[in-house]
Amino acid sequence: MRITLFLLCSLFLSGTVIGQKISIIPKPASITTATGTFKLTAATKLVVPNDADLNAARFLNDYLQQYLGFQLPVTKQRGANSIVLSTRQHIAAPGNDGYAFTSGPTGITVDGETGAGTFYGVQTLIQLLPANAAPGMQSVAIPAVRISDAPRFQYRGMHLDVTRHMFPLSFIKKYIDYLALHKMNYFHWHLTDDQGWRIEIKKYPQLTSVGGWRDGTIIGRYPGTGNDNQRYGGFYTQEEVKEVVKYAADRFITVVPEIEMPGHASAAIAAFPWLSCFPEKETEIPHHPSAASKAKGGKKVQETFGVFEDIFCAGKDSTFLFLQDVVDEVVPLFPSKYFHVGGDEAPKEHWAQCPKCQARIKAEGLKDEHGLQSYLIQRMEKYLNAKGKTIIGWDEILEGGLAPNAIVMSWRGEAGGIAAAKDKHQVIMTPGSHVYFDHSQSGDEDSVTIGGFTPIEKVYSYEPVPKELNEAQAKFVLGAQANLWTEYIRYPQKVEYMVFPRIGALSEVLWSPKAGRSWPEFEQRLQTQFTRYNTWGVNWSKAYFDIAATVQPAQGNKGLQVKLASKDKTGKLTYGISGVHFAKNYTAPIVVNQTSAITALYSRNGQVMDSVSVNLMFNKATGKKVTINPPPAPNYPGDGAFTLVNGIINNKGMTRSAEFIGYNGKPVTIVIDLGSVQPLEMVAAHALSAGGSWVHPPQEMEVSLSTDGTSYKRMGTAREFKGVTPQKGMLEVVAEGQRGRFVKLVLKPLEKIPANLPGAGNAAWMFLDEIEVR
Ligand code: TNX
Repeated sequence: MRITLFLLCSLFLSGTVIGQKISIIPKPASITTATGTFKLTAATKLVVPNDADLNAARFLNDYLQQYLGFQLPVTKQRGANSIVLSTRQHIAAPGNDGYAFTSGPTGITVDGETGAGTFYGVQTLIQLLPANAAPGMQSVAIPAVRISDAPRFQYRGMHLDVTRHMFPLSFIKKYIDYLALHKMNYFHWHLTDDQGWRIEIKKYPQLTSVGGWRDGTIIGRYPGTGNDNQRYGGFYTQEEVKEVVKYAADRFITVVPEIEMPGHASAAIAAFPWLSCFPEKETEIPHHPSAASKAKGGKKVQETFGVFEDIFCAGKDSTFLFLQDVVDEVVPLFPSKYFHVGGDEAPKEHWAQCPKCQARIKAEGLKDEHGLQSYLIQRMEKYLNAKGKTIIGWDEILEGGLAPNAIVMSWRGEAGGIAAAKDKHQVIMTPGSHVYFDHSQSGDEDSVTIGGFTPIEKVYSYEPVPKELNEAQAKFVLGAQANLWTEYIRYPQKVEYMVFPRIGALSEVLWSPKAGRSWPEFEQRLQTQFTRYNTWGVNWSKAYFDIAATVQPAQGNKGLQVKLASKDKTGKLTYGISGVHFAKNYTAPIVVNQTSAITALYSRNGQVMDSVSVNLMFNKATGKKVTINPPPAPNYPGDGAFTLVNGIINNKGMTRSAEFIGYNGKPVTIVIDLGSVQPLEMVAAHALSAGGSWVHPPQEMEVSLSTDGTSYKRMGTAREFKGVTPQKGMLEVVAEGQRGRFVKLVLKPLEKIPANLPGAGNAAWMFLDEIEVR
């Protein structure tokens, strides 16, 4: 009993103490702190004069029940010890779904400009509760503050792809709750794609009974190492869709459905081959026969990822009738004024060969196949406009002429958005560079992702209004959205891992005034947010705690020095060299002169947050002066020329973008200064090989030596790429009895990718990671 009492007391105390700290994400437009606190207990009344605010009250009560173990009685009667939720009542609240919030010893009032504003005020209140809220806390202290707040952008979105992988309805609702907790207001639901059709259409049951299922999925990252041969699929019934839409609406979130056209249509075509230009043609699994499941033949729901040529036939009227029927059933399910028609990544090869599509191009006086895509989108736009809907399309809908009223979602960078805004079209920014949450957020990601590197600070740095737009044009930017494509995201836990904590950064980009944004200050609030994630039971990414190891040449090019750092400063960094693990506290860069393994560990509150090992392989070139000409391609700069002599042999391939430099079709000349004339017998260049991504080994390496850096003597030429692993290998020149100080290498890439390989006809990429001199 005494223990219980003690526990209760300490919980109460910790609640009181932590309750003082104000840490709200997204940061409110203005906060003024006052003295004192409001004591929230189960006896506090929740005063809700208007029934319209009952949803906000319910959200608060659900939260309190789940995380504190009690609810508040709801009443219309004002009185002492109460929280008053009201829309347009007694405090002047800022416009655009803003709210005013006041807390003090006698009570709390939340006044929204709109119902949504009141709901956002409730989210703020939730973040004034102790972050480590736990059932059993009988009383929590809410600091006295005055907040006046309103969103910067009217469109604050998150997308979820349920086609590549699908998630239970319960998780879709959880995802919507996560949006609500971040004051986001649009959920873009990607419902159809090559790998599955996920929404019931009553007129066409085969869309889900056939198109909702695939016979297998590639194993690992594209192109994969084979096929798992597991039947995979499912779909949401119209009743379930309605449930989601209502659930979201109760949280002031609009669900925007996406039905992809004319590309990403394999699942629909598998159900109804006549939707294709070539119904008899078997579905191809391009370039990767080993990736196809054992079940073969006919039209298939895709089992691998990427872009596929079999798209909706724009020559047949039956295609349009089908799409209209689908629209007829989807529109009534979604009150949203927006309807997303996809429009991205539609290869035009089939249309170019299809007599019906060619006849349509002629009959309609269209310029080419891009004109035909524009025709299809415009025809569907007319149909949707007549039903009161505004279409959204990916930025490809700009090609061949933009539909008159369309909103553009700019994903291939910002160019599409800029062009559309200049053309007086509304724009939603979703550039792959900053808000693709399927990209890795750790430079040392150990799960399979699509690649890329978009750490939280990059998301935080995003500015949705491009500099290229003037004030009038900027008004066309409705906001931004993060996209979560799920090729490599199979379970809800992985969704959470990819979303958290980046959603916090995005919410602030979209909600908070631009002038008040500061990364270092956000980092402090992030710490509290991490505690909240633990309270919510979220599987959040610990990438923020990653140990960054930077390798540089040591002074005078004598060896290497290794710097270790974590962005987090609340924990402890220890390390060891070659066998002695984590014994030393890290205080200054570590200098090494020989092949070594450095292991480092970052811990916080006794919990390991990250560990890394840096394997440095020394040869005569390691840490020495090196020059390259020309510089690498801007998108694959690695760590500059030093990448080639930094002691790191990149065995992890393309996920380690700092550990290789890339050249496209052009040869490179590399010169290494060893510092003194030495006997030499071997020079090798390590390179990556990933044909699926157009990366091919160097075709030739010519090595020459010099003692003075001016006159060079040929040492030898290598043309054979010796594979070390399937993705990795080297070209090597061996010649005994040589001497030199300067080593010059000329490496030539494959100039043109041969037919039948991905990227056929284009220049190949050459990715170099290390030069070895012995
Ligand atoms: C491109 S973004 C796609 C998706 C993929 C995504 C992977 C867009 C409009 N299309 O089909 O899933 O890349 O990052």
